[in-house]
Amino acid sequence: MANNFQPKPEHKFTFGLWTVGSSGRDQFATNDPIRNSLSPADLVRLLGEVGAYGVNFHDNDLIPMDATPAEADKIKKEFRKALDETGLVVPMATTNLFSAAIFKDGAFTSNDPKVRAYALQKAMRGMDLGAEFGAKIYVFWGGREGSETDVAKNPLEGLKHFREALNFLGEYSNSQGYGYKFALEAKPNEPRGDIYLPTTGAMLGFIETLDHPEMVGVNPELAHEHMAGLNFMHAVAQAWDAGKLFHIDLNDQNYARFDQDWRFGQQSWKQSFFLVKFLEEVGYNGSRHFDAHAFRTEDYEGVKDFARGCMRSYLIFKEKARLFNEDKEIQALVAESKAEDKSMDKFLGKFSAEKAAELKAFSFDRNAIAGRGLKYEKLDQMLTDLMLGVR
Ligand code: GCO
Ligand code: MN
Ligand code: MN
Repeated sequence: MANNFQPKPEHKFTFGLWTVGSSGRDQFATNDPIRNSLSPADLVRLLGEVGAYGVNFHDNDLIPMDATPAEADKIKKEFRKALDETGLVVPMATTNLFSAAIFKDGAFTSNDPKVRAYALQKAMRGMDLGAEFGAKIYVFWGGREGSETDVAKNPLEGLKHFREALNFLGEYSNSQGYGYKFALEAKPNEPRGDIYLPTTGAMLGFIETLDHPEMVGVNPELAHEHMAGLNFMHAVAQAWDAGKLFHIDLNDQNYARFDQDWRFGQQSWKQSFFLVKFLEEVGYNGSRHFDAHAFRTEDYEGVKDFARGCMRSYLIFKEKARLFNEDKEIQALVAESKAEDKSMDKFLGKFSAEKAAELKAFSFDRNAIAGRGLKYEKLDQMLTDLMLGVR
């Protein structure tokens, strides 16, 4: 059984350098790291060992902010060597527009034009770096794009500036022939009190106001929608429906807590099951990117357990989804709940004046319709039995 859950390249499992590379530092810790940092090349080797398909990075995960050109070249060479050795690819890259002090009040949405221009410069350089390693998706997560108070920042200005920046960078990507697709990642808060465009749904609305909406989609993250108390799979479904699911950040997170970034499948089994079922059924073929961290209790062996666990849980949910779909008793109840008998076909679907007139005149037995039990209790318990291995 265990062998069925081995990751393979076709599963497209990817991790960020910053995920397996996390030192376990948090804001309550002293400066001693729990785990000593590994070089980007060694992190690639670690990911190769656990069976990942790809690795993604922020500009500064690979090249420290103040590296000299010679240092940068050396790191890039070693990183490339590790990619060649392991066969890992780099599907996505992004810019760190949140760690440096200059971004304390935002990057693209800062009130200060010098900060906005610096952010553009940093993003262009990050795009150059990503393209050098073959990235085709460029993620924008605006961790500092927001406020703690609205005394001096205006969200309308913020949106205008964010739009200008994305339009500028879209033209830049095209002028360089990079062919990037942009993926916008929403988060409700943390590190800002409130981050602009806090949900995937908000991002989807905003994208339509850009100069080239066709090159821009979303990168929804499970933890971020759970922090906002939302149903992640529903957000992903809306993105898919809009043709905008360009990337996805998988992890785990309790509702209404601080950002936890747990191993995928650690906590929210049912939500994760429905998510994987959805992704597999619609045929999403982008990266399954794990944006999560190992517990602070772990050494690098534990980091490998963490990374393996993310992929294994995904594959277990995928297998459970297959079993759910093949289970005759379950499927009979699903079909029954839909009450498909074609009797309403004449009223539903596209509008016509005749249809509308006939429907207005029709008499429904409202109480009989409402009185039908849908058997969701039974079905849901069958799912629990299936997930817990007793079905
Ligand atoms: C977070 C975010 C980040 C982004 C990353 C890629 O909560 O910190 O999820 O991890 O995904 O910066 O843009
Ligand atoms: Mn996150
Ligand atoms: Mn993320």
